[in-house]
Amino acid sequence: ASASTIFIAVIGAGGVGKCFLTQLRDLAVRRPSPKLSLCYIATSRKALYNDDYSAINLDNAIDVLAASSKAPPTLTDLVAYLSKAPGKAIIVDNTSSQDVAETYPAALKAGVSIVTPNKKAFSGSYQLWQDIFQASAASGAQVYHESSVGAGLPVISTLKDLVETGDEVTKIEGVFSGTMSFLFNSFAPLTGSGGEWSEEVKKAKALGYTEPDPRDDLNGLDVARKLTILARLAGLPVESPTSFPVESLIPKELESCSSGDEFLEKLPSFDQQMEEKKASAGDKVIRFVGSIDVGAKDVKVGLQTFDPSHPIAALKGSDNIISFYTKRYGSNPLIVQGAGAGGDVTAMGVTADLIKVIGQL
Ligand code: NHO
Repeated sequence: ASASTIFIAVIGAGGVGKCFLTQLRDLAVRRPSPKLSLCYIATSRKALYNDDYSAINLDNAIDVLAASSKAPPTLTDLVAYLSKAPGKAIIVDNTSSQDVAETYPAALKAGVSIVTPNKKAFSGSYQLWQDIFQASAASGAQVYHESSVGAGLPVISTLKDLVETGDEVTKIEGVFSGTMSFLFNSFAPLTGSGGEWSEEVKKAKALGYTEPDPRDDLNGLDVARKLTILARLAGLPVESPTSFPVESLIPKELESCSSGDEFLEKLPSFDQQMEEKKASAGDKVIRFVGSIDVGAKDVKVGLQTFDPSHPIAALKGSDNIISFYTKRYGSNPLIVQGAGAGGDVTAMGVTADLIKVIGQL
């Protein structure tokens, strides 16, 4: 390995991780220099890496990982391993793990950059947020997390550009969940009667839109995490995703289910409750939205009714729509819209971040 090799460690090889690996393989072919070398890949149970940092073949990494008998090292050992690599190293965290997220400050301090769609680090305690960005500023290691909001859509980069160029963001609002968008677009469509709620939830999971446990989408926490991230970038020191009002769509009786599977099994008996909510909207449609009023320091997440002519009512598939109201843009907001969930579009944001980091190393 030479100094022009960049060492990439991928943690997590699920829906997003697998799509990312395909994109990385193609990127490595398109951009031969600097050489992108996969030196580590792991799931929660298995790991694949070579003590001499020699490259793992990107063509069959998933199969070789599945056949590996090595358990993952501790995260402290992983950071130590990467900090001694014979070139710059980048962790790509494709898990939803809190433990991995809490390792970012140590990794950044050790000069290892981070690229991730994992929301946990940026929407956890405000202290962790500060530790991450202070560690990055001190060492020069980079941290990018575009896909933590709106999958590959340019939401975080747009907000950063607005703020860094001196615009004043007054309000951010929209549909921030691919799962919720898909659910309401198919359960309460503008025309026709729509499918059964529990059936649509199962479809959203099968399509790879939901979080690993779909209850994290239905309880509003996934949207609350995204709003926490955006509010912080807009300058509000929001303490946590539970420090503002969030409406949950989990029936009270199912809050104690021990697993996501048990929850999905019992959900059909509550379809009637959702039918009633749908009917109560009358000529309007219900949609699950979030908003940040920067001046009033007001963040909220929940159901609202919209006129059929409103752009939020007319979304399709798993699309997100995010409107930025700013001083420069006046009363016509800057709007970002498009697919907000799914493996390929989420991995695209991760790969684009990786390219940005490589450009700065
Ligand atoms: P999976 O398929 O469950 O894969 C997780 C992988 O991580 C598994 O291989 C598991 O073994 C590994 N893992 C877990 N803990 C580990 C540990 N401690 N050490 C090593 N490996 C570990 O999850 P996904 O779907 O691939 O998601 C991966 C990450 O991407 C999560 O943080 C998720 O929040 C994030 N993400 C996913 C999506 C998406 O569409 N699937 C989106 C954004 C971010 O924009 C999307 C979105 O917001 C989806 C949201 N549900 C919505 O809007 O509806």
